Amino acid sequence: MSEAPPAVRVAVTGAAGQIGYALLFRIASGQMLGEQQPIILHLLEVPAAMQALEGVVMEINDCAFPLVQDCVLSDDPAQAFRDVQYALLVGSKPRTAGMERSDLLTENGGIFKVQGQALNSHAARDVKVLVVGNPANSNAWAAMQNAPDLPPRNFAALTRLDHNRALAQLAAKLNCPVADLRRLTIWGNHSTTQYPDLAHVTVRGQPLKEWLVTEQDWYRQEYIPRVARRGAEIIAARGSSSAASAANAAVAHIRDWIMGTPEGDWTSMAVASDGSYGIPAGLVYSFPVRCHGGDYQIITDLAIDHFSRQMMQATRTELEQEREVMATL
Ligand code: NAX
Repeated sequence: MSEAPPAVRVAVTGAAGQIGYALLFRIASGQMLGEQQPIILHLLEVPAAMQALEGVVMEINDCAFPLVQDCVLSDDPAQAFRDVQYALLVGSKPRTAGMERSDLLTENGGIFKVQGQALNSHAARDVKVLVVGNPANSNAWAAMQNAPDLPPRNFAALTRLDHNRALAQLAAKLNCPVADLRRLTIWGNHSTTQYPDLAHVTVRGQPLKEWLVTEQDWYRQEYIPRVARRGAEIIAARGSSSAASAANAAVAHIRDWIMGTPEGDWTSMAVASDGSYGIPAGLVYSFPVRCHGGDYQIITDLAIDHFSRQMMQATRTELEQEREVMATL
C-alpha cells in the first residue's frame, strides 16, 4: 500500500459566507487537490462571524472526511495564513446602498493589502493565491503588490465562473454538450466589461468562426451582455448571488492550475499581464492560459480582430482606472 502524501494547508477567507459554505465541502472531499491528498483547512473570518464559522466546522467534522486532518479557525490573517500552500481569498466587503465604486475599491484594497502582507510574512514561499472576492482582479493586484517576496505569478483572480457561464450559454445556443467546445476565452476584468471571446472556439474540433459571422447580432447584442450580466440574472432569480457555481469555478481553477488543462484546450485565468496583446505588464487581466506542471502559460499568439481589440481595450481601461484608485492606498 502506498503511503499518503503529507497534508497540505489550504486557507479559505470568508469561510462562513455563502461561497465558503459551498466551497469547503468540495475541498474537503478531495475534488480540488485530488482524492489522495490530505489537507488541513485554515479558515479566516471577521470576529462577528466566528460563531457561524464554528458551526460550519461542526458540519465538516460531521462529514468525517478521510482527507481532513485538522481545521484551524482564526480572525487573524497572520495565524490563518501560517505555512499555507493554497489561499482562496473569498471574503470581501460587499457594496452597500450609497457606496460609490471607488469606496468599494478602497475598502477592499485595505483588506487585500493586509492579507497580502500576511501572506508575504507567513505563507509557504510557493503559496498559490486565488482571489474570488470582488473586485477580484484589483483585489488580487493589491494583494500581490503587498507580497513582494512571493512570485507575482502565484496570484490569480477568478474568471473561471465567467468562462463556464460563457461555455454553457454557447452550448445552449448550439444545442450541443459543453464537452464539445474548446478554446473559449474571457478577456479582462471580472465585471460587466469582460469580453467573452468566441473567435477561437472549436466545436468537435471544427472552428466556429464562419458560423459566428452569420450570428453577429446574437453574439454582440445578446450573448456578450448575457454572459457579462449573468451574476445579476442569478441575483434577480435567486434573491442572492451565485454561490455554488462560484465555488465550483474556484475548485476547477485551482485543480487545472495544479493538474493541468486538458490536451488541446485552454482556460481563462486573471493573472499579471506579461505585456502580451498590449496589456500593460503587471495588470491583473484575464487571459487564455494553458496549465502544466503546476504552472500556467499565457497563450500569446492568437490573432485578434478589430472588434476583439476594441473589447479588450475597454476592459483594460476599466482595470487601469481601478488600479489607479487602489494605488492611492
Ligand atoms: P458572503 O457575504 O456570503 O460572505 C462573505 C464572507 O466574507 C462573510 O462571512 C464575511 O464575514 C467575510 N469577510 C468579510 N471581510 C472579511 C475579511 N476581511 N476577512 C475574512 N473574512 C471576511 O459573500 P459570498 O456570496 O460568499 O461572496 C464572497 C465574494 O465573492 C463577494 O465579494 C462576491 O462579490 C464575490 N464573488 C465573486 C465571483 C467571481 O467570479 N470572482 C462570483 C461570485 C461572487 O459574486
